[in-house]
Amino acid sequence: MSKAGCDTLVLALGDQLSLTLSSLRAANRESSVVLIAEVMEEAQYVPHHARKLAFIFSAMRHFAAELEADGWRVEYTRLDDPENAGNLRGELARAVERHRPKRVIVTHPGEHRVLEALLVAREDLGAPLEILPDDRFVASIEEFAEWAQGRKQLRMEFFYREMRRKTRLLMEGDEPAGGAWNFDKENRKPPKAGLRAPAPLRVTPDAITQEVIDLVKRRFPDSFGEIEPFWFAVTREDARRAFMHFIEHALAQFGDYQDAMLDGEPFLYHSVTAQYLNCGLLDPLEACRAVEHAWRDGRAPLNAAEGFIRQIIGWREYVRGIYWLKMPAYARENFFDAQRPLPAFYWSGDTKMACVRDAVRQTREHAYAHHIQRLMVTGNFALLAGISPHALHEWYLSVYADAYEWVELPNTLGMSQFADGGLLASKPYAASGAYISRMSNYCKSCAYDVKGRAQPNACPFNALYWDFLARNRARLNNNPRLGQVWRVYDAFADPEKAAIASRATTLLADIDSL
Ligand code: FAD
Ligand code: DLZ
Ligand code: SF4
Repeated sequence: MSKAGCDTLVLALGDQLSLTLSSLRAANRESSVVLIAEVMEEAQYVPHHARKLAFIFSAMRHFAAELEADGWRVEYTRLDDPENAGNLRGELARAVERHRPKRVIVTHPGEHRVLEALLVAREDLGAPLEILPDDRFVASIEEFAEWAQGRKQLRMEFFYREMRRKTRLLMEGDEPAGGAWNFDKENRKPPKAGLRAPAPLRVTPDAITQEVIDLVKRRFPDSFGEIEPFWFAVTREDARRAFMHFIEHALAQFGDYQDAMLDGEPFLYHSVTAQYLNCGLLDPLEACRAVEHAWRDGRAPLNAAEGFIRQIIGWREYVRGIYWLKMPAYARENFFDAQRPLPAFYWSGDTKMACVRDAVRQTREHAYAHHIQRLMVTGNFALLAGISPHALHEWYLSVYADAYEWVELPNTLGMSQFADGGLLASKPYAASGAYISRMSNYCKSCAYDVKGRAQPNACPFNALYWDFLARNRARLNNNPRLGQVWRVYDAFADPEKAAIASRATTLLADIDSL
């Protein structure tokens, strides 16, 4: 092979940092070049959190070094390289020009936007471009589509059981371990007073990460969020250590307190692992097998192990299936026709609502909030207030270190905002302050009164909850899971209903001051 020429050019994207990637398996080390490119277009298509940028760039740089140590020839474009074309198409074209490969291969990208860009690039690339399946998932895109075909409802629970059978995770012969597929009923404990969770493993930044932190500070000075102290793992080895730390210190309580929220405890017993899984530093099945092992060894109860494994081979696989089944139209769904702009406090955290303030502040600090904070605090508020699901989608995609559209969009549009009209969730995840009060300690230190409904300092979630239901009654009237809710609302006296509507109007008229 000449210095410049190569047989195969492999493009590895920023969330394809896996040694077992299908594109790498299809190439051979001796005659291939692996292209990895930091590009402005990917860094700016939404206003990413500074920590997310640093995490991805540092993990990409470490992956390039890992590949080289493994015998691959890697060409790495840095963001600051003067020749950098600024987008993936341009970088691919430059590399084809340099190496004149016989073929270019890439593993199927995670985002529809990137797939479209590659398909456009393919037309005049000067070498055939093959897109190989991303087999880091349990179910292929085609397998999910087959499962979905002809079903009236695409319920995660039934898909999850198929995945249990396929992976043999937590199975005793043909039966689920413990005699049930799902132990979710045991996983809704409110936080106990004085609950203090173990912190996730923190990794000290090395020279590569420090250089990237400086780069992000210099090139993205106005980006959202705090970049330091930076503590995410950026190598496979450290991501595995972080995950084993979770198994050792937090898994046993993961199930019990999965839905709990505590002021000043951003992580509780969660694994803080999605950012590693989603960029390829951790293998989802390996993680699930380690969790199953911990249960079989008696280090974690079944409700914790099953709860964790369901999130990965259930929810994670299922939302990816929905994404590829329904895109690109899915991104435009807006069942409630919600149009209100996102309030400024989603970025600043400057609000008197203690629950929203804590969720946004820790998001700024760590590029992390756990599932119930995303779903029942920031997501729930946006749903009740009629925030545009598209504005909200852009926010979630920007601010979390684990956010890529294939996983974020169905969670935001489908699960949290019911914008798909109930494809993903059987009823809207709408709740009043009573839910937040039950599952957290936020209300104790809040300026608002969680027990009030319509008086001036009543919790905004309360009036907005009933007003959301009343406003959308025609759209939701036939939902079989809302019968009890309508009965409660209909039993309110007319003056009470009018007071709720008036309070909701006042709140929404000056939403930025809440
Ligand atoms: P844990 O609670 O420890 O759960 C373990 C793992 O299960 C996670 O790491 C994740 O890989 C998987 N998982 C759990 N719930 C889900 C779910 N609903 N969908 C897919 N995977 C799941 N997850 C992302 O990975 N990226 C996103 O951009 C994202 N956006 C979200 C937006 C909204 C509005 C909501 C409601 C949820 C979103 N989620 C997203 C799902 C979930 O909130 C995160 O996966 C989780 O909070 C990550 O923290 P963790 O690693 O500590 O998860
Ligand atoms: C999210 C991201 C960022 C910030 N930067 C890059 C980059 O510079 N180069 C790259 O190849 N990928 C990056 N990514 C990930 C992509 O934007 C995209 O989300 C995934 O590749 C999914 O298709
Ligand atoms: Fe949130 Fe309402 Fe509780 Fe305040 S009172 S923390 S706004 S739920």
